[in-house]
Amino acid sequence: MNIGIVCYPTFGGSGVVATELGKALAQNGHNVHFITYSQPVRLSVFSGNIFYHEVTISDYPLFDYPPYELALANKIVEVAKYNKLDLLHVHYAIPHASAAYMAKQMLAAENISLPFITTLHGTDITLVGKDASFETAISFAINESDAVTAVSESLKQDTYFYFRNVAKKVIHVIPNFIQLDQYDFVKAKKDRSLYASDKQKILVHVSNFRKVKRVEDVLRMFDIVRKKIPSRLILVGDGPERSNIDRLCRELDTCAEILSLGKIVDPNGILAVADLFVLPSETESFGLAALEAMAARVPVISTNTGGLPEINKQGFSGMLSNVGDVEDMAKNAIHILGDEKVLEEFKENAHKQAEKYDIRNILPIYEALYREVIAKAKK
Ligand code: GMT
Repeated sequence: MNIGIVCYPTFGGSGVVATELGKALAQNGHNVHFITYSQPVRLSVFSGNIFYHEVTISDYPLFDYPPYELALANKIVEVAKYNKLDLLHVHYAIPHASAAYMAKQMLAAENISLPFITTLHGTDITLVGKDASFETAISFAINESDAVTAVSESLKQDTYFYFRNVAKKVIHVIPNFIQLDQYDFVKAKKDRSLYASDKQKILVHVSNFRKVKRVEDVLRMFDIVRKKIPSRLILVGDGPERSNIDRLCRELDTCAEILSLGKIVDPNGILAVADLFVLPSETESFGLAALEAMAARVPVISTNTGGLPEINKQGFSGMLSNVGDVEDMAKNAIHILGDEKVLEEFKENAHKQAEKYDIRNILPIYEALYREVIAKAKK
């Protein structure tokens, strides 16, 4: 198949999922065309059947708000026409689904068919999308998509809840995935001493440091844990909450025990040395970072919100608490880290849980949906 993929190229999970999916599709022999405004961060390896098409917007003084959606639709049309795309897969509804719809109409005017699939990822529904200023347009684009997928059952239900006008649209749940064989860490384990002594446990948090991630809760729970268990906290990522975090670590007097590593393209090397992953999000449609941790045999302390309970199994791959309950998170962390046997069991179970989400199990589901959508469009 000739497949176009539209996504955000940044560090966000939706861009990571889109990129990894494209790479896996290419490995399976499909031609994959990424269409976005800069090269996706995880797209470092190119092969003969992976292509990248950059969307550029001309800078004009009148444009306080450059019309990205229009430029994207234009680029989709160009790529679809000259590469004979069979299908377009857009990740994150805003504004990709509307741009896809616009491109589809432009192509239809030239008798070219381009069915498109929209994958809903999270805040496009739970935070941004439900905003009144987007709702009508997003509902329309979802309804006009040839197929819609959501990354968890929870996100599917949220979509029906927030967007009453899409009640009749079928939403397929296709969970996010990892490539399990990329988490073989024998070599990386050697680097543990760079971050902590043998006596210390390593807690890790990876996010884009937005408010929704509640990174302050990571610091507050760590402050309780470190008083019981010698440990260090590694923070990976950066974003708007960063200065609040720096202030809080000074206030709690924990800065010496915290390593802030900033944005790292591939955090696997850090996960390799971690004992526990912390994800105390306010809302999380899936929690790809938690799945990546589990794949690396790292148990997860998370909140019980959104899609997290679907991925992180209570008492098996990790433990879950109510949003903001840092005492409970700390208690759970101490339970897991305080006993080597318990820790080892959680580590093994985390890996077992991640196996279910291996790309080998998820890719065929996407391919089947692609085939179904293309066949329908040809009728
Ligand atoms: O909504 C965001 O935080 C951005 C978005 C993204 O682009 O990374 O994240 C969402 O999609 C990820 C990939 O499907 C999910 O793993 C995240 O849980 C989800 N974020 C939220 O729901 C907050």
